[in-house]
Amino acid sequence: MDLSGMNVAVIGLGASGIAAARLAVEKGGDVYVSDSRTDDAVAARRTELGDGIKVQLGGHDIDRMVDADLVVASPGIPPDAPVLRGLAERDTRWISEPEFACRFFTGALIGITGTNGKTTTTLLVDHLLRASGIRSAAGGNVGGGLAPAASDLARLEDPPDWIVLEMSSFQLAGVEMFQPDIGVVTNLSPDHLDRYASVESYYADKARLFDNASDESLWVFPAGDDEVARLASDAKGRRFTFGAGAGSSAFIADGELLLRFEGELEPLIPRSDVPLLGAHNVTNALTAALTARLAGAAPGGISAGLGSARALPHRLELVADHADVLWINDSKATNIAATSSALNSLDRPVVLLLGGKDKGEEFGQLAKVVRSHVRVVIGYGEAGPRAIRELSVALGVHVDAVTDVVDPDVTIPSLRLVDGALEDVVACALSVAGPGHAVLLSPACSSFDMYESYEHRGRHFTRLAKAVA
Ligand code: UMA
Repeated sequence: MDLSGMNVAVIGLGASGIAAARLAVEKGGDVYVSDSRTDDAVAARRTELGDGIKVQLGGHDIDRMVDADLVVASPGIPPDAPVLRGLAERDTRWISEPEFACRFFTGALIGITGTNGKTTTTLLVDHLLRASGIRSAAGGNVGGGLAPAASDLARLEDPPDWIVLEMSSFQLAGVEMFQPDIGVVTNLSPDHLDRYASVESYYADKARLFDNASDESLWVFPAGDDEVARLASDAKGRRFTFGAGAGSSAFIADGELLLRFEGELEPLIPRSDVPLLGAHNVTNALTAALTARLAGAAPGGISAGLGSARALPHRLELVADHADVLWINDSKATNIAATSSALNSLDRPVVLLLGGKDKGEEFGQLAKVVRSHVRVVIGYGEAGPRAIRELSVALGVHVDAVTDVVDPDVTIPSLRLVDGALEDVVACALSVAGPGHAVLLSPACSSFDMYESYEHRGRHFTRLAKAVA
């Protein structure tokens, strides 16, 4: 696709905006990028883009966008932001950055969405394909410096045979032609309720994965998950499932990961040899193995790749081990379901650090897993007071003073609220954690009340935990 003679407007100058602008200019487009901010970070990005691209900081020129041939919006801009409302009022369509990028992809495409496990699965599929000798590249929503934006993948000099793309609901909201050869839904649970008016509207954006389904499409879903089946509805294509369930194509039997492919059983590796912490990561491994197999990887390569997989930063990452207390950074857990699965996958009593930007989820939902896995919950940040109040009601326990000593004989979880910085939260954790405990930062909230990103929060926690150790 050639953009010569076309005006392309890009909204937002973050990772997506920079990548889309570079791709558009490389393809011959006349590019205008705008960002509502004017701070040093965004000014530095303008310098990074260099000459040849018109950049406006501190606002958006809607007239200019209305006149453009193509408008590409960054995913973090909510549909009710004045700029997108302004475009809608003037009947001007916009597309998301990966939608723009995929128009330039030459290889086959794997699109991975879901609420949790997307990044681990995306990077693992790429790793398994490479381990099988297949030329592949991963990116998309991934972020955190772990992989490039979709538009950067479209600019690779030596295009890979497969592109493995993590797609958030925000990115799926702006697709038109996006058509993965293999589409994966890892799981579904409520999230981003600070942006969506209802869970249904969040799921509706996820369902855009199926917009261009064809008879050739291959779909990978969790076995027995009615919500995911409903999401796919009657989308064309063949369905394959992972996890326990009749007819599943990737599952565990007798402690071993197995594929059932074209009627044959294919043993992969023992579950104990998958070097990733937590049961949910074993599920991610099954998902990735099945996806890679559908993309043509051989069982030998998949097994080797599973054996050499490594934990990703901020995802159940062990960052310090001192006086028989494990300090675990799970800052990427930005919703209740992710925190739940982190707790379920640990086999020692937990001191849980919970809080951050309030995204509107109901913290009482954590009561059951807190009762079975947690010794002390320490609430902090904007959502801390609500989290502790709702858990207190759901568990029927009082909130203890921060200075109370945890009675080792009492088995009901103790609840604390820290009104302060992460330093104070870690100090409180240190005072209550005993030998055999794990201190787990798995906040069930985004980080934006105190940090720029979950990575920023995770790095701060890691520094503090290492200092303690
Ligand atoms: N902006 C405007 N006008 C507005 C609102 C915002 O100009 O009205 C500007 C902001 O000032 C900022 C820019 O838009 O400079 C930010 O855009 P963005 O929030 O879309 O962030 P990017 O840096 O482009 O990063 C995005 C994804 N971020 C979000 O969806 C919030 C990154 O996912 C992704 O890695 C990157 O594109 C490349 O694809 C991160 C994420 O947190 C990891 N994703 C969410 C999640 O996984 O839960 C969805």
